[in-house]
Amino acid sequence: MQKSILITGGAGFIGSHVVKLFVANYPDYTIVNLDSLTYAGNLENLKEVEGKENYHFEKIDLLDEKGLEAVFGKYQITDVIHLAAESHVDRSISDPLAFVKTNVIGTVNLLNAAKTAWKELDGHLFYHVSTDEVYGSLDDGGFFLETTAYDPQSPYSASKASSDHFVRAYANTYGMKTVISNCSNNYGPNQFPEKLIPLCINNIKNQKSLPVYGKGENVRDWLYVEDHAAAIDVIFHQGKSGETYNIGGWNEWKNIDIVTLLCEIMDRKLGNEKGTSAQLITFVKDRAGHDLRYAIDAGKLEKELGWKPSLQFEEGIEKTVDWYLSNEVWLKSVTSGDYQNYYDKHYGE
Ligand code: NAD
Ligand code: TDX
Repeated sequence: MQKSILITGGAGFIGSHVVKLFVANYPDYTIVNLDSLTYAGNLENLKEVEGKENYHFEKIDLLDEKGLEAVFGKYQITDVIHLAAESHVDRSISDPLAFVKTNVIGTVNLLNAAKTAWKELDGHLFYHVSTDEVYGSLDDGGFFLETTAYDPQSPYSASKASSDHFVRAYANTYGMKTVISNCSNNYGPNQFPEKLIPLCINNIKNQKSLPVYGKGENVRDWLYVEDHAAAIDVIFHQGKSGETYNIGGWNEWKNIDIVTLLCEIMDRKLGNEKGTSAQLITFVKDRAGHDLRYAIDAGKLEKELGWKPSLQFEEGIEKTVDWYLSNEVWLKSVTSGDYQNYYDKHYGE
């Protein structure tokens, strides 16, 4: 069967890299990007695939059941790669319901649309892109394995855990072919500047303070976004139905060390005296319920499917800073309007 893949959230950060990779590498597939274009969705991220014969865009909300049904029919969708979500932990703390609506109800709507459209469930795949945050916080060492019990701590991770459970329930109850991957923190081009790395780059550029939550001791495992997209490609094509795969970079950093590194890189690139940007670092009130440490064991994916991260962090972070410095128009357009309102409210400026 000719593949016609529905990629949701393709106008967002990770989704745009997945769409670009699939459109370029699989000219025989039909790629349909479904996105409602929230504040985090931006068609500017997809300029290089616009007009390509195998690429289509549909502005539809996951809460629009009729719209979903119509897209499955219009493109004879054979497979789904589901990335659309509300993705920012801080926003989930101030507005949990928005996360229940999109991440939980939206995912169930999509599962229902697929189940209705796929008369025979064999030969179709529903791939859910999820996060390491579903496993909770590693306060006493160790790594998250695929077998680690779910223990979500924030409204965001609770909503993602719930959507993972629904995907597994559809596999168990209806026999839908599904796969889930849980990835660590991504960084790279096109990330919305509410997230730590692009927020710091943007603030250093504008000489604004760098808000570090608590003491900056929290640890995250960072992966370059194109490596995540490459892992999704491998799992989509070679992953075993019913399985879960953890994706990570074996690359743990304390927040304060990342912020300090960004200050050093930016000073060098902007021609500042050493130590100039570090003066902007400001320790602020901690995030409520802030998970201390995430760290992924990606051994299963590496051993079974042969994927490995390709980029060293030092190289990836340089590339990322360069991208933000040379995409000023993008940065300006996404940081005006709604973003400014969010920023002022959250950081109290
Ligand atoms: P993002 O916020 O940059 O993009 C999300 C996209 O989904 C946007 O284009 C938005 O318009 C779209 N969307 C939101 N609500 C929608 C709705 N109701 N209907 C249709 N479209 C909607 O997110 P991201 O960082 O690219 O994350 C993508 C996926 O990967 C998410 O499922 C997230 O949980 C997961 N993930 C992210 C990370 C990370 O570090 N960013 C790590 C692991 C997993
Ligand atoms: O201003 C800030 N100051 C700060 O200290 C911000 C925005 C963040 N932080 C801290 C909180 C976290 O410990 O930096 C760390 C990274 O924060 P985020 O960039 O908000 O990411 P995180 O909360 O770790 O979640 C991300 O990774 C997993 C994504 O947003 C999720 O979508 C993904 O599932």
